[in-house]
Amino acid sequence: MKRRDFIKTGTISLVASGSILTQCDSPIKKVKNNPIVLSTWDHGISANNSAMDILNNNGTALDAVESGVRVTEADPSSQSVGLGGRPDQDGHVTLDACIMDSDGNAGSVAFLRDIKHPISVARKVMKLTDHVMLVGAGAKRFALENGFQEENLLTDKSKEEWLQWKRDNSVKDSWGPNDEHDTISTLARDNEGNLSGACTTSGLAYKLHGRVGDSPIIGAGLYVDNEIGAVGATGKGEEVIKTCGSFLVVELMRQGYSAMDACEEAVNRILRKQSGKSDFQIGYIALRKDGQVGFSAIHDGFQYALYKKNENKLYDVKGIG
Ligand code: SD4
Repeated sequence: MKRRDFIKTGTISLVASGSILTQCDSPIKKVKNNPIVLSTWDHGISANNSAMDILNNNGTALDAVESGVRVTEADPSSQSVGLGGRPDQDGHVTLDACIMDSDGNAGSVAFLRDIKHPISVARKVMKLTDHVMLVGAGAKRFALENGFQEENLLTDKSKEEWLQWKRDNSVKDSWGPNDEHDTISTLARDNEGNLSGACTTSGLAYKLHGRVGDSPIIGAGLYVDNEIGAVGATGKGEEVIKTCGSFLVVELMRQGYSAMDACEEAVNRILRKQSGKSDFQIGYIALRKDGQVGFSAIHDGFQYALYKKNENKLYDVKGIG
């Protein structure tokens, strides 16, 4: 039981084997009229502002998270998301995003080019189709058919940096510097006490053409279970995919871990595979349904923005790696 914070130890049901926890019989408390928004990194502050405006007008968590991350997607100075995102090794900006609502619905796009708001395309995939995920040319066609405009997302700044990278590093480095991890994940709880989440990124700078990370993968870059909590990830997506990171954090919370312990365990699981050392960064944020917040990262430098009780603040996370 150490490091666990069981909601009610005696009421957790076990399946026949007696070893697998399935569902808390004692649900995590639903809290109404106390909206919260939690986002990754410093651009999370503006995303949170936009999301909280929606929640303060009695909007849904789904509308809030979409609106929040759209701010980052439209900001050319945010070089890991949407417009102005760093390109792949060939100079193409390719975007990944996903969204989940409080009913467990999900939509996702990956390897999408020339569309500034992949999160809204992902939401349309969720709303208008029976599918969860569209990629590449198919995702772009779907976006154009649904009213999205084609535009060049490669800003002069990102182009110049890419050209510099080609001159300096491309021979020895297949996917670019790993110190620029600024994917935005935004998680929200609305006045009804319901949760949603959104995650959007241009992925790792100078990645191989066609590479897709964790951010559009349900259960890796993002997971929402309205009975338990919402979780988002940032950092080297390959490691998050291999550990089903966000799903893992939600499932640990289901088993009684606090939001913080669940995030730490998910990071530790990656670290253990690296024998405790890593030269890459991973960060998680978690919003438990009752409002408890968790976060964890391998290295110092990760930040999260939390907006609750009329205060929107940026926090530094101490790395555990
Ligand atoms: C990816 N997780 O594509 C993303 C990168 C990231 O901040 O988080 N950047 O692997």
